[in-house]
Amino acid sequence: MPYDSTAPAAAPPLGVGMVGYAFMGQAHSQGWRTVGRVFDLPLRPALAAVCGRDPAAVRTAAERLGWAAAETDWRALIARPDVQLVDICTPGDSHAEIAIAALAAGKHVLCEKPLANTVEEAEAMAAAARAARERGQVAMVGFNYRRTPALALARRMVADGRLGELRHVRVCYLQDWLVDPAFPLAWRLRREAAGSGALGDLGAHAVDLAQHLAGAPLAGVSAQTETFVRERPLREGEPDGERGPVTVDDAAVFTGRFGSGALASFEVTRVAAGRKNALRVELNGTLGSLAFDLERLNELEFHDHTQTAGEAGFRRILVTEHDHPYLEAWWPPGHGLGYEHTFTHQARDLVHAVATGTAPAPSFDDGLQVQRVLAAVEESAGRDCVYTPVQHEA
Ligand code: SOE
Repeated sequence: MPYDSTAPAAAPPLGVGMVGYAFMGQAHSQGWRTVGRVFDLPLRPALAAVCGRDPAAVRTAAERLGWAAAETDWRALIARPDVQLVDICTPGDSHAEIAIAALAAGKHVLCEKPLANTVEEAEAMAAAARAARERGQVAMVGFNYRRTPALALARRMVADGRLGELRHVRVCYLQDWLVDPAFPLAWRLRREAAGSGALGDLGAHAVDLAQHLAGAPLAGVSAQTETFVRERPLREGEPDGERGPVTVDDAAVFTGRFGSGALASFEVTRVAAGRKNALRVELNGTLGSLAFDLERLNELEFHDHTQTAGEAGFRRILVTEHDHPYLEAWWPPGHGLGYEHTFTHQARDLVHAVATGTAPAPSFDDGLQVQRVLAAVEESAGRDCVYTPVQHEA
């Protein structure tokens, strides 16, 4: 159970330096603060320094989030001798530069998803990570939802053959924070900063999860994307002020095919009114099905098709037992976890990878592969030939 352990203080420290302290930086901080207090680890993460451009704001963030020092230049953060691991929580346009520099400086790296804004950047990052592996460094991408206990259990059940041969993988990731046309032109809506819109932001998670759960890469995709609100106010709080173009998608729908022949379908959007963070996954196989919804993240639905029709049917597994993935160190059964715990679990797995020198999953190569799928989605969406119009009578 948490906070009863006396072990962590004995472990040698692993100095962490984090770049960026907005939403994702806050979530990662929570993970780093908590992980050594809950899990017995071979190394004890020490929150050495956080980095941001605004000196006053980064100092405030350091205090609030529990970082010992504040830096205003990421190069200085990387150079610190008390930083052995660099955690990148900045917008995608700076991932490649920071990650490659940190790896060259001999540091381990955790990089938020999507790995990069382009396939070319992701290729350079993956190459740098492969070279660094030879020197014993590790580099991991922050696909945190893999560490939701219910989804980790789903992965285990698929790998154990409980679903038989997979036929369908269905992933929807629905949010609604862009429904309001007065929402300003934030960095997530600009291609040069974010790479893409809902596709990179939510689709990256969806693709990673689909492939992780299926245990195989997608072989091809066919896609449609749309930007419903094409201009937005440049500044927050000035809905009638100057406007600028939205250069990324609001939503993407696409289908995919695995090498096994299994079919996948994806829907990712930031304009699904009423859906806040609805990441829904359903898998259908020859022996059964699994269903998950992040808004009810302590539950996994399982239909065992080997049972008689009279007894089969979806049943709810309450994923809070100590022998469920990641839950050995948490609360007694029935006392569920939340969104933030996925970052604690991510930190746990990364610390073990660093300590044992094993390749972490998802690696930068995994991040690159997801990037290639996202690029294929954009390519397909931009090509009319994959879209076959239906003829309607006049
Ligand atoms: C914003 O849409 C966002 O914060 C994503 O960037 C995260 O990856 C996702 O976990 C929650 O939503």
